[in-house]
Amino acid sequence: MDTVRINPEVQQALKENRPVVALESTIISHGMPYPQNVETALRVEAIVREHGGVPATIGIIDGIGVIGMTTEEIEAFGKRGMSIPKVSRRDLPVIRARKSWGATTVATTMILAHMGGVKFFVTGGIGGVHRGAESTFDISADLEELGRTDVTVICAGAKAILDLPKTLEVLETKGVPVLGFQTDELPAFYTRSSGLKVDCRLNDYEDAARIVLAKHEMGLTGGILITNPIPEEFSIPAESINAVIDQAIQEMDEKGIKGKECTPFLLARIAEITGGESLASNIQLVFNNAAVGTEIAKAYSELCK
Ligand code: PSU
Ligand code: MN
Repeated sequence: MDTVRINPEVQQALKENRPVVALESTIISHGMPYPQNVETALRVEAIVREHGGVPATIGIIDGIGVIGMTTEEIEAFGKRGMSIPKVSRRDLPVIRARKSWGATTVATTMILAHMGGVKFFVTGGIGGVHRGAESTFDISADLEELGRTDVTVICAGAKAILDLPKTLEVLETKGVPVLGFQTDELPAFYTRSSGLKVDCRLNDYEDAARIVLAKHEMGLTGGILITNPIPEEFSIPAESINAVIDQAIQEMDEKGIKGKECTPFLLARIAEITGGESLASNIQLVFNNAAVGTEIAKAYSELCK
């Protein structure tokens, strides 16, 4: 049984050194409600194409890592939602041996993208160090993966459901460059600012591509994190979203929710409390990341000619 199955269109694009952009499936099954999850996933693929890239939505079907799912497969991930297990690195052997389906997180999407030779990956937000990690030890496997697997991840930073200063510290320890696309500040998902500095500001797509290439030339392991702020018109004021986040975290603690259920619970609860406003912002920032991420992948292909 193959480990990964690469869609022929993706395979051809990789062979011709054209830009390919990986996309994750946990954001579909666990990060957004149906039907917005499917609509968003398909629109993101269309945006990648409009910018001259080939999309490769990644998920696990019958134990095989699929790199470049079909529209029907994306619809199935959206409809089945939370009933598809959220798969992190530690879950991969079980999912394969049992030939199960699995929604891939940032960590596992990186692993499968790398196995398939895909260098760029666009998503909404990454996991990180959770608030209270000093007692729970809850640190997302996404950070570990960024430290070891060579894929460039384009996202809108991380949500303030996390402890952002601690998240940056862990990324520094693991040697992950954290770059800001046309910003000096780490974006905090719904808001453009966090008060924290990124390692370096990127001026344009080519600037980003040159840094990715430099890392490859040096043979350094691990990924690169490119953070791209949400467009101003879709951002939510920090005070209002932070009050919602605090409420959602308090409810999570009261309900005793722990481990891998934390992030999906918080995402769903924040969307509920804001009456869908946060979901609309979430969707828009993913669209924006898809456009910027594809342009960077394209600039990288140009440099490699
Ligand atoms: N953050 C978001 N949206 C998401 C996720 C995180 O704003 O959909 C998902 C991603 O798949 C990410 C995962 O890899 O949650 C992290 O989960 P955990 O915190 O359990 O590591
Ligand atoms: Mn966790």
